[in-house]
Amino acid sequence: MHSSLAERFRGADLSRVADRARRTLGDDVMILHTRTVRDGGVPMVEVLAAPSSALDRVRARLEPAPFPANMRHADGRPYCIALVGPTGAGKTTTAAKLAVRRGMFGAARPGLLTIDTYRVGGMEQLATYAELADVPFEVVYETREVAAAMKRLSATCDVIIVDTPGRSPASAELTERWRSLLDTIAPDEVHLVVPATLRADLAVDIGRAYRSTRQHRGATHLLLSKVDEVPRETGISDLALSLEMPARWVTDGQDVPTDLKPGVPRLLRAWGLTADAEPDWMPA
Ligand SMILES: Nc1nc2c(ncn2[C@@H]2O[C@H](COP(=O)(O)OP(=O)(O)OP(=O)(O)O)[C@@H](O)[C@H]2O)c(=O)[nH]1
Ligand SMILES: [Mg+2]
Repeated sequence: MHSSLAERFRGADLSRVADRARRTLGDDVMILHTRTVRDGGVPMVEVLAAPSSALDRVRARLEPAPFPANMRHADGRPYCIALVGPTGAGKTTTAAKLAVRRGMFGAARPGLLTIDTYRVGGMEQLATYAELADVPFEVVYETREVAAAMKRLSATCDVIIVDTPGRSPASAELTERWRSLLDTIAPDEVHLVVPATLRADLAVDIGRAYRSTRQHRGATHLLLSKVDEVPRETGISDLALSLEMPARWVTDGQDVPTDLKPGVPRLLRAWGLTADAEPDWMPA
């Protein structure tokens, strides 16, 4: 599946162009955008169209389930969202955005937890954001510390964002350690942070590496980062579809907390399946 989801048609007048779009794409065709262009000096109508079933199909694959009305579990445990992914993908920055942004989870209050105790400076980076925004923050080094840290956070937090170390293929042992730690935390959602700049075949390999196994729970969502660095718009959406996970958010810049957007509207726009405007921010 690729940019052919939406197709461009050109002709002398609108009704004929629309007819041609309908004949090519079927009766459920949607006209997404119309403009006048000059083709060799001759003014022409250009129509961007897609079958509405294509839109439904993409939505069905990428749309995440809505958050529960009450973020806390029945037993009082906060809802837990972990970020995993390759080194430098943007996990820590995204964790800060999610925890710091006002109203991000409606009335539910966020907290931060990191199990990245390997990276020099990574912890301080998150601690600083937490302090500035007055968000509770915990660091966990070992499995036996998890319960106490969760308990402290759950005193005031309804949702907890968990930052993890980058997974380096070179250090399988470290990876094994933090993945067991994450299993103990038992997050409700595990977002695989993948830079939109990554080659599609490598992204699929990464997706495979983070799949659930008998030992560890795997990624449940895709979070495309750095979409601002990709000039070819359709590429990012193709990448999203190839990973076959719902996409709650994407990130589009380094600024905390503004450069975080709802996933599906942004990806649909990248295919030309919605209007050109930036999607509005929609808090949970
Ligand atoms: N352009 C752009 N840069 C980003 C985005 N998100 C993060 N970055 C930058 O990417 C770099 C790495 O971000 P981090 O959040 O430290 O990435 P990480 O996944 O936590 O990295 P490790 O902890 O080393 O695995 C930083 O310079 C961020 O500012 C984004 O959406 N767009
Ligand atoms: Mg980090």
